[in-house]
Amino acid sequence: MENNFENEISKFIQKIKHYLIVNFGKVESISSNEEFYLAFSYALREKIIVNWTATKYSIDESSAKKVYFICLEYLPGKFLSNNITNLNKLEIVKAVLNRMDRNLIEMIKLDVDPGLGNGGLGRLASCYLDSLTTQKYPSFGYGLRYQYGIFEQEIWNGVQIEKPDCWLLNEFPWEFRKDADARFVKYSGNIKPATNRYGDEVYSLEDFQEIRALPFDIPIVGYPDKNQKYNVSTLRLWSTKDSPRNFELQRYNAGQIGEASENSSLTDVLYPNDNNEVGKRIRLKQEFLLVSASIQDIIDHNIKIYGEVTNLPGKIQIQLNDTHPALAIVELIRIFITNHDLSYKKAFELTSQICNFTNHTILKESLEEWNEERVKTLLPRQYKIIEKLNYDFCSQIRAKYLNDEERVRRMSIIQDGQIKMAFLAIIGCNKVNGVAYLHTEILKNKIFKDFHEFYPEKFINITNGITQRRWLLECNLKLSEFLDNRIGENWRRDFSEIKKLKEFAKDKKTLEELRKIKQSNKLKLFEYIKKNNFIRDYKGKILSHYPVFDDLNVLVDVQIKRFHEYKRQLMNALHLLMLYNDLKNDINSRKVKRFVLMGGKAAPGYKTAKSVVLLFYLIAKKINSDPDINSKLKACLIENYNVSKAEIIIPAADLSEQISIAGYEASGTGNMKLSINGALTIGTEDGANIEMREEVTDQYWPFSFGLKKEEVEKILEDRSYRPKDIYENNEKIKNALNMLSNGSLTSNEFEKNSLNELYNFILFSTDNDKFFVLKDLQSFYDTQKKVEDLYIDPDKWNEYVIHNIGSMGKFSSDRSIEEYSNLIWNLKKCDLNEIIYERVKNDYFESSL
Ligand code: 26Q
Repeated sequence: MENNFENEISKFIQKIKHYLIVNFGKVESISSNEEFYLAFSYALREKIIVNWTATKYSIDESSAKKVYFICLEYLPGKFLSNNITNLNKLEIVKAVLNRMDRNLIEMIKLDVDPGLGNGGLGRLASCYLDSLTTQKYPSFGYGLRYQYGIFEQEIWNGVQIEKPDCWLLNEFPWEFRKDADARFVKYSGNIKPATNRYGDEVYSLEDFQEIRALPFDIPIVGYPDKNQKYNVSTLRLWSTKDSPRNFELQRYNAGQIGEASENSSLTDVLYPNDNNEVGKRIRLKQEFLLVSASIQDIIDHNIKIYGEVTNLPGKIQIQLNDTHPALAIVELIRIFITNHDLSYKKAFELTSQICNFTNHTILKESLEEWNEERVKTLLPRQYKIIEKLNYDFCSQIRAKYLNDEERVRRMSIIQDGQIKMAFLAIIGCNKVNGVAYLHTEILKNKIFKDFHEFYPEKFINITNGITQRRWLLECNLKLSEFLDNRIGENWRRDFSEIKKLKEFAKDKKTLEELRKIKQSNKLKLFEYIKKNNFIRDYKGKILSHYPVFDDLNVLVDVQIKRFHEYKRQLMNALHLLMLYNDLKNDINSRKVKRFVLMGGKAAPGYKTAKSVVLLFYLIAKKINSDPDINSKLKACLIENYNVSKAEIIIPAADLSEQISIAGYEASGTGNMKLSINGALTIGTEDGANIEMREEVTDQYWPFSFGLKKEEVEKILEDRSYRPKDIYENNEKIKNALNMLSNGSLTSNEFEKNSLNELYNFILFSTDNDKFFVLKDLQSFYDTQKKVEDLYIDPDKWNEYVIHNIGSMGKFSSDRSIEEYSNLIWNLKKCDLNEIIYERVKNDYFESSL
């Protein structure tokens, strides 16, 4: 054993030296940290490649059914740390670096955090790839390789500034450029109709634009099974950047400089809108790029294996992550009828047995629609198919509902010159799922009510989950060891095991240890904030760092998520003002020290969200600089919240703010991450909070508050809500809100106007306080007091914490993926084929040191 370990260490060291020489012409002692990081990553990468190759061959060889996950966004987080975790190589890596006089933390700092997504949806996609691979389900992810991911956020004197995210500035060691697999995607042009042998119309295209999509593959490492065997699957990201012919010189020469580079820059930027529709042409081009390149790739690969397409529903499934890639439906039909000699009817049948769609949002403004003319011009052949789909569908509705023309109008894919992507997706898919129980009910009974009535079997719920490997094992090593010592190590692969922890809920030693772990995580977070979370002036110059508590016995209260009105960061900010006022009046009115953290990005064009960022900043400034109270209360705005920061903040949190207006948050996944790391939730009855409460039971879920969805609906229906009345009759709320308008927080016109606007939104706008901030504020305030009452007693608090952690078994993405597989995809797990594995290993060892 010891020998093996030694052996592996020296091999690893050899490999690092090899890469330093071969790639950089450097010997170890004079290589820079950057060079060393790359050599180290390449050495680690070798451990992945054998299993990656063997996984691909094993799946193809066994003709196993496979799921293709198509998504415009991924937020994988750093690969270095995750690969070390999933390869179980922490000990080896530490020993190697130690001997070479390097430091793992330094290495991880140099690894980039690819921000190829906005928030929940993109992170969920990455959790699902982790679970799919770990559970050995044949799977493959498709996405776009944005040159610039989600912007980097800086806060200049309280104002969000967006900076480009240059994640590809340096060599990225986790991707493989695959020129041989490039695809060509066609846009615009003129269509020429013809008929296939079934009499269906098919179209050829002339004078089109053609763009080369070049794939970059990233290996996704699964966690090893009991025999230390693991699969590796692929995330394939398309880029238009590195294909010189995408640049149109003729246009450039004609002075059309922007147009000339439109196609080569298609994958340049991720659209930074979360839950908000924009309808931009380039976005449509991006969506189709992903769809067209991926569908060609899928079909070609499977033709190679099976030689035909009619058996595909038994061999592949495609999961469309929201409607963003919904044109896949249209493109599949088109390819079937034009290239594979199928009738339209058969093509539709196959397509609708292959594709499935997950909806992630309830907000009306997030439901994608595209202008009909825009689609017709940019994608003329696809437009024809949408027309046909719609015509056939409307006929079915007419037939079933005896010429109920109003219903036909309501359900039509094309309405008032707009193409409703969700309707297209529902019609073209086998299963449609929501992401939490309540969310799915809302889809069935409200948003897609007509469709649910027409296709009752299509709609199912699959509650979201998160991977405990990144969100516990990787980010909270101490808590992981704490778990190992009590319930063994199986929770890594089977998170339902976590329930065994509940047996320790009254064990004094356990409670004490848990408290210590939390404290040490807080210390880490505070150190991080002290060093890295800046306060900047209006020109971006760093003035200082946010202050933190010296005492670790402080309630760490966090709200980390994208800024959006429905998520109600504004309510949290108002509560903070109420706390401030309480303490100003009587410093002993609160017994608990509290550190309120808020982090998240606002969409660059979302003015109200940006004002809330400013508000929180100004409140923090006021509180932190007030010596009367700042020994009891501090606040901190976390700059540039992302996956890596989440991994530092979440393990340190005591209180998780999940306070959306009921009926608006589809699921939430931060709620789950915070909970498995031992935070208690203060939350509304919304999204997955409801199911979390059910699992934890009411007894250990004491901080539920606010109106229920039905109550919100009733008030909206009656139009009975008068925020002004609450303001007039509630002294504390009035005082807090007044601070937004009376200049007590602001020092210039811009700040005054911004806060005034928030004030007016709540009190005087036409759809006054649409997100019920004042309505739920008193209930929130009262519940926050309950939080403090419990927090005073550490053992009691930690008993609750244990029950919360121990009840989170359901919220592993392993469970979600199991349900997707059973209810939608019908996949079988595919182990590495021993013979193939040995063959690949042989080839590798022949070529390696
Ligand atoms: C659409 C059109 C054009 C440009 C952008 C978009 C767009 C992009 C991203 C629309 C929506 C999104 C993201 C939505 C999202 O993240 N939804 C969240 O999904 C999580 C995972 O299911 C849930 O937990 C959250 O509740 C939900 O808000």
